Amino acid sequence: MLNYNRTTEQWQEFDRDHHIHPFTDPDALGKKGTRVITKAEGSYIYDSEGHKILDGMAGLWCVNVGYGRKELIEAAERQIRELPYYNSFFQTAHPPQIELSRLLSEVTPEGFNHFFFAGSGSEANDTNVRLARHYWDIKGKPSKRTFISRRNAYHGSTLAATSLGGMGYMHNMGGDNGSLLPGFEHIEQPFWYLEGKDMTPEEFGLARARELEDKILEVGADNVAAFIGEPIQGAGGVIVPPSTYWPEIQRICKKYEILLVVDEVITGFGRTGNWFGQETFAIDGDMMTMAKGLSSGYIPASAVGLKDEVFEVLNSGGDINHGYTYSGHPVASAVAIANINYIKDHQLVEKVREETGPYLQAGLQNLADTHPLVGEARGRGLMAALQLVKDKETHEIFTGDQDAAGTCRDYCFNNDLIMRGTDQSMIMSPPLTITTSEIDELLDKAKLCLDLTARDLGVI
Ligand code: PXG
Repeated sequence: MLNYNRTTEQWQEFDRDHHIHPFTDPDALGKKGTRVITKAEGSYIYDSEGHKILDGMAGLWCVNVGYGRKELIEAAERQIRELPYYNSFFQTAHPPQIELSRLLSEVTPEGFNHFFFAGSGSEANDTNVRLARHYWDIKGKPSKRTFISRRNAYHGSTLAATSLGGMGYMHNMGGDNGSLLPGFEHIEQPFWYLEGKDMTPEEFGLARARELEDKILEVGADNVAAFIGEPIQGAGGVIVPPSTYWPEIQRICKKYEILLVVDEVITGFGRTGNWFGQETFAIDGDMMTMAKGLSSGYIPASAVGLKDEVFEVLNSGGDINHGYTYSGHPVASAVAIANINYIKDHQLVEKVREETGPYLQAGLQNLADTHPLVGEARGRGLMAALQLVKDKETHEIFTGDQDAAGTCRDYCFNNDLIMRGTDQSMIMSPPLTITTSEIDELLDKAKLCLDLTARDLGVI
């Protein structure tokens, strides 16, 4: 039995001595000591020192239904007793994964009726790469293998997902481009505020989308399998593309017969005020990635959804030589079903669209209008970012020792608010169950931490 009764110092010592953290400098963290999170309820997490912390990130963009929901807990408990594991490799299936597939065909955009399961967003994106190449091979176009993505995109951390992603520091782990596989190309991102302000947002959206056309012509349409994108880039800094961007991407993909893969790992399951980001931006994807909000992070689960036409081709192509031990895991599937039903029963998607989403975005816009550090507030539904700037006129950001977002993140941490600092943006994605009074608390704490940051930077 796990001993929950250790002191914070003991946890920190064992953590330092035995545990390697993702995306972390182990030596630096070991010296500082990790914060130990022991329990959670609703929109709050608690640490081993008894602090109650408002979780403005819903874990890591995933706890859509909030913490402690008995419906999900009971679904897991019941399923682990009934059938804790069985595989679906050898002509067998079990009720949870069959039922989850059916349920997903109801909540995903029209035409998505077939689902392949995995354990994480990264595995699902690897699946996309393998299935898209298989699709073109079956169609007699085996040279169509290259994936095109965007700089500063995040699609996961396996080798294929790292390569799909556009994070230079990830590509360069293991030497110069040491983690970048061949067959992956990148174009620039549609980040108007920092990269496009000499054009209107609409002009800039078109210009950035047209880089896809240039890249396709450079690589050769006969060599390109797919374009992949997050409707809103999440980890990259909640980058909301201008209104012209997605329609143009869509046009180009159709013109050159390129599959459009929509990575909905963050934007799925209500986050932007619709079930999926494809509805928010009128994107007509051919394949889609789901994870995080699929199970609200209670248990690892992910899925790839295929449009009917893509499935029909795969259906005619013989064996699909791909799969994971935990594809459609029964306990994960049972939790995902309970999670989707919770979202439906509590009308969380409508709540985000009509109430809490607009409320949060208006509060953040007010900070952008009034606070000297905030150049822009951007987002949709319950995902948002505050762009921290040195100069609101020129959009100049802080550099070097003046790390506004890092400073603000640390103040948030010490004032019991989880808000992420990414580049020079503060980003948030609270549980979809957050109330307006909890949003008030989030906004008040954010303002306090921005004030403290501005004071440290000598701005006020
Ligand atoms: N696609 C997107 C759009 C994601 O945001 C993944 C795929 C990969 O999912 P897994 O389950 O393999 O982690 C993600 C994950 C951050 C951060 O810093 C974001 C993610 C993961 C880790 C850190 O915001 N998103």
